[in-house]
Amino acid sequence: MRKLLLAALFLTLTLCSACGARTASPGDAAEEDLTVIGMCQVGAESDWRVADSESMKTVFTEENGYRLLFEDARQKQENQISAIRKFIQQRVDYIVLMPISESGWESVLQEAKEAGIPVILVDRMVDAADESLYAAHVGSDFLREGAMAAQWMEGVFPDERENVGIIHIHGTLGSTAQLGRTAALEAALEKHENWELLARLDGDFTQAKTYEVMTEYLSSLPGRGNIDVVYCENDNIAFGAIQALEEQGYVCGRDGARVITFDATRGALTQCLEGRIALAVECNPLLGPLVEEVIQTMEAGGTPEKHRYVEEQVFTAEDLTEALIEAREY
Ligand code: GZL
Repeated sequence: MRKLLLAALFLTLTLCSACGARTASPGDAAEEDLTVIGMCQVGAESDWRVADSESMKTVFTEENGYRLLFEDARQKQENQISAIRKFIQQRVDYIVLMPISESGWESVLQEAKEAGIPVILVDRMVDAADESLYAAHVGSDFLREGAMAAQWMEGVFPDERENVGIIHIHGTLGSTAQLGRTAALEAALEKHENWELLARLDGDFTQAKTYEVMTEYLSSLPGRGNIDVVYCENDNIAFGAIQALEEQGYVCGRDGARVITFDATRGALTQCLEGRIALAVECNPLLGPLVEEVIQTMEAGGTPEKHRYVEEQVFTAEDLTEALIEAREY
């Protein structure tokens, strides 16, 4: 009889752990009375990313009732996937993922679902047919950001007979931010026959990579390029492009190459006020409070909206003052 009871107990425990039921074990996140968040950030490639991480760390503190397990993936998807598997083993209450690119997530998100751990996507999206693999997404509408930039360009270059030479420097290939901002420019190029794509360069959202590829491109030109617009998919790309352009004797501004940037961090807004950046499209990194709203909704037994998009605007020099820039949070 005793053997039968032991076998039944073993079977119950095995079935219980197999179906993902969360029973606490030593050193296990499930035993904490804090809400345990496993957070997997892309890296620290840009000023935007640093501000986004700060926003999360400011919200998810022990004083606010959270234990934050923060993993920096150093720009590698495999590091993000390993971190998610570690969070599953630790039986965290929620997984917050800032996916570096859209593809390659279905398997590990299925593992989190089977473990009964909700996943919240932040900033960029994942390409998953099964929307039940994530509880909610909080981020920006990148296509809209690009469309706002294209609309500004139409105002600056209204004459359809005038050739407009455009250099496009994109961000991390396959990331939602790159896909949306690129799609908006491609739609505008399709619409305006007089807009000419001079070059498409990969800046990977970093200043160093952009400086390298832009210098290489400018040095390859037989003479002065007819560069009217440099469409930079984030601020750090813009900083690298401006550095390369000015080193090669180009003027950035109203009388030269009009640099467009996305993110609109303080550094970019200052360069916009000074006239080197023509247009800064805001991309709000302060997503911590929105993520907390999603988690609190779920903690209360509610169902969060599937997608939450932050409000964003565009800036030109005319919109800016030093005081306004100083007062901004990032
Ligand atoms: C946008 C975010 C992008 C920023 C870049 O939400 O994914 O990644 O625009 C960052 O600065 O690298």
